[in-house]
Amino acid sequence: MTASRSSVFFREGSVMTPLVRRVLAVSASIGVVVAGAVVAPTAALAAPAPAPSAAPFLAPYYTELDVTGDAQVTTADLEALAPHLGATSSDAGWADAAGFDLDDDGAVTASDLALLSERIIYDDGPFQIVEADAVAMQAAMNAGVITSVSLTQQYLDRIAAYDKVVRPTGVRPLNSIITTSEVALKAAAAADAIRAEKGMTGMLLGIPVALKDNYNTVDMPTTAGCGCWNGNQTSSDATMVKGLRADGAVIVAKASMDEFAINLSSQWSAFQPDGTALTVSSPYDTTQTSGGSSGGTGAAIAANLAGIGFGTDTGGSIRIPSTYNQLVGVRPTVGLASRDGIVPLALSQDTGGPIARSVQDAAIALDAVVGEDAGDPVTARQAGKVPETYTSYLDGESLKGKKIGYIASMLGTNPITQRLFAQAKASMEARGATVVAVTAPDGFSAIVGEGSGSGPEFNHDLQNYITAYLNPAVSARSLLAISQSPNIVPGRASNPYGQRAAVTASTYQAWAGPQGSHTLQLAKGKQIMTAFMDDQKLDAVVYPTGNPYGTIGTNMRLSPNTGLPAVTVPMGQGLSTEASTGGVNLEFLGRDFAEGPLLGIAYGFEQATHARTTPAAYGPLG
Ligand SMILES: [Ca+2]
Ligand SMILES: [Ca+2]
Repeated sequence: MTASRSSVFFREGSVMTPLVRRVLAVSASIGVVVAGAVVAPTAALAAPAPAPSAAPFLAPYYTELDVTGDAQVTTADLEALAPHLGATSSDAGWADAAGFDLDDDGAVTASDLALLSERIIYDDGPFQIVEADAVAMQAAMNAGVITSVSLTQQYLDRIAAYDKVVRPTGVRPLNSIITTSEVALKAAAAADAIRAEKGMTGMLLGIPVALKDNYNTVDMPTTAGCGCWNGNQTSSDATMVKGLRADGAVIVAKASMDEFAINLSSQWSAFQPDGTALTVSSPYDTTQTSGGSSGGTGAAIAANLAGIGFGTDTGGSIRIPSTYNQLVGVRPTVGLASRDGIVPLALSQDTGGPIARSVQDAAIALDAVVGEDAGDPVTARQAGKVPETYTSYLDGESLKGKKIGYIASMLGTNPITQRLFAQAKASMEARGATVVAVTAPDGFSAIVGEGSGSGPEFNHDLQNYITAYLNPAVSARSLLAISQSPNIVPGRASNPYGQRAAVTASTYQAWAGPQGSHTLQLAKGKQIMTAFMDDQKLDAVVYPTGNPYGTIGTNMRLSPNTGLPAVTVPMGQGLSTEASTGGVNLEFLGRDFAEGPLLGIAYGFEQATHARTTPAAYGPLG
């Protein structure tokens, strides 16, 4: 039966290459079982189809041959097909069997069974947690090699062994985690029970996730990195967190962050002695910070302390830790994922999004958190613009025929970055893309010249969060009170906190009100960049996210100052003969709500380059 396996159906560049090695064994083992059922006179008819799951996963490849209607291929589909083996189109009862003739050759044979079996996400090979992606975790859990409980325990063990410890080649601890969950193992057990009863109901079922500590969680405090908010146990989850839990994710930890998401250094004071702070380190070089403000998420995911992470980005805070830590980061369109229940910095530009070790993981994670939410009215913009699943865009050949533009001034002058960009350009061209230098549109300098809302908006937006969510027992209930607290990162009392606490309501309105200068400039920025991509027939604009352990000019402002989505992907590292061995990411900017096509292009680039490396000091536990 293996001889007839589906060279026709197997898609070039499929998302599943790690599992292909197990397909033969799966086909063979299940085929034997089913063959036994065929000769039994009492072979059961197909069970009634369960209701389709809300979000098909890894569509279309792993869903299109489903015959039981649950949007996944499992052994139940093989059992449904089995009674029809041997049926041909000349049989009287062919109408009942025709749906199982998957290769459309007029007969239900072992070839059809093989086609089905290779769409089962199943891998009973050895499981290695370091660099494991969500699909590998699902496959190992489906096969019974691991459980969500054992997986979650492994991440908790890694956090305990690595996070607050200086590694032999290191200088500082990572300091990437503020709180680990005391109920994660219970949530994992619940996910295991769901799998036992219903199968893999979604790609996040049982996957351990780390959240930046500005996402409200009912089972851990939300400090925003500040000791002044140690007592902020909220009574509800952020909307995005509800989405993650609904899809079966296990929230394993709250990641550290730059206090109140202000800076890139990721310094934080939560649960530290008065007047002291910790700094997050990059697992690749612990003399460096991991970037910010979502630096804890970046360090934790890079060091494999959790499966997938989430950060927030106002002016670079997802993308900068991603480039510092060789990770994929998604800054979604403002309006794709609700910010309700996330400690704000500037709602004109705040976004929450995934930070992951692969584009596929990022797409899977994004699926769980999108949606309209009355708690964040800007999400009404997304109506009709969100695909059923972002995984359907993950095509290894996605770069073919694409036109990608870059603006020369955004490349900067760092020789490492320039070398890596030239390599990235060649890689994209080798995959069939046209990569062209384009002249920046009129108005571009005003777009990237517009400042961040974090100054004029923070006081206003934070106060609304405090009113809605801050635990009543917390005494620092205004930015002014925060500035006067002894439990903050040293040196921040008067600037930025005191200064920003002095921003008045009228200043806020003149900036971020309906006719405010910032509101109008952001709308203009979106209009200009969209018309520019249309005129130049560009599928995306690319630029380096930064230099090794640094940023480039105003590159980080293009996405927040237009509201347009950006996906950042590793493109390489400096060599030992160069000035730094740090990583540098390539960032793809696309149209409003074009996360799908953008993730597709990013996936094609990732598959062409595979530039991410594993931090050597954080390997498997001994
Ligand atoms: Ca099925
Ligand atoms: Ca057939």
